[in-house]
Amino acid sequence: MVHDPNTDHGILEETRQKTAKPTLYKVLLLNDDYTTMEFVLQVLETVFHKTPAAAHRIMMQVHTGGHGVCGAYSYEVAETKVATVQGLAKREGFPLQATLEEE
Ligand code: TYC
Repeated sequence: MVHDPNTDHGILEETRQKTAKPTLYKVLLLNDDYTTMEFVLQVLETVFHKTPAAAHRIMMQVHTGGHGVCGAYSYEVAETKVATVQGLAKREGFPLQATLEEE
């Protein structure tokens, strides 16, 4: 509380300590038996901006574990990436699926 010399009233001041965190959404890639490893690597490098080494690690995680995290984004960006993956997969005739999960 600080003194207000104009009104002679006290002013209550409060400073929030917390910065509001935006909710992030993970984009997951799911495994299937038909999408080629090469296509998954291409998606990870172009849509998710992964290095070839990181793309390979994530692709193998999906291939052996059933799913893998491509990144975490705002809802709007995550939704757009899911739609982009689905569009590219459809164009190539692959059943590759991507989904969202709240972090
Ligand atoms: N399982 C696929 C294959 O053996 C490769 C693959 C990896 C498919 C990751 C989808 O999200 C995926 N060709």
